[in-house]
Amino acid sequence: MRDLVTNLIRNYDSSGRYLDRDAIDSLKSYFETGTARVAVATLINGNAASIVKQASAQLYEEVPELLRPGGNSYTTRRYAACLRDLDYYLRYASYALVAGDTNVLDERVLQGLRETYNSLGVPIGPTVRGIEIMKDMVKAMATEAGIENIGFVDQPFDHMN
Ligand code: CYC
Repeated sequence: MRDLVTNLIRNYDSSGRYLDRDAIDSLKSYFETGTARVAVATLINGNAASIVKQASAQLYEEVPELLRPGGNSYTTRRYAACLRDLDYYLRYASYALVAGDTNVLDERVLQGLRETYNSLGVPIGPTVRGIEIMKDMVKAMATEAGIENIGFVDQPFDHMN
């Protein structure tokens, strides 16, 4: 698991370079958004259950066949697995937001996931849509909470899509 700072230092150290203008710019923008990143993570933390619940409700409204016999969320076991997956995506997105780096998503969430989903017939399109709905909800909540310059919120969600 790497964050923006450790990742940057690692890259510069591997080629024995001092931190140049690019490095400084990237560190500056990370630190400038630091308080807002923590604020968004706090929002996610306090509202995770309702975000997952509302996002799944919207997803099933948009793709109702998922819940019907033959759909991948049919049976309570699969329905529960889908809510659990959305919760994983949201929780890891909050880590990546704080880290300013998507490495944690690659290592802990995405590795091997496509193969797992394909072998179980979990449809990728609606999963991607579910993640997008959560992104929009988090952004709306952040805006409502008066958190400014929330452009960084997109990154982890878009990375998983
Ligand atoms: C299943 N989702 C799974 C499985 C894994 C994950 C490994 C197979 C094992 C299991 O059922 O628990 C995902 N596991 C993860 C992730 C991590 C992990 C991401 C990283 C922390 O450890 N079905 C739908 C929706 C979608 C969905 C579109 C929700 C958005 O219709 C999800 N995932 C879904 C479902 C299953 C599943 C229904 C069960 C499929 C089955 O067993 O038939």
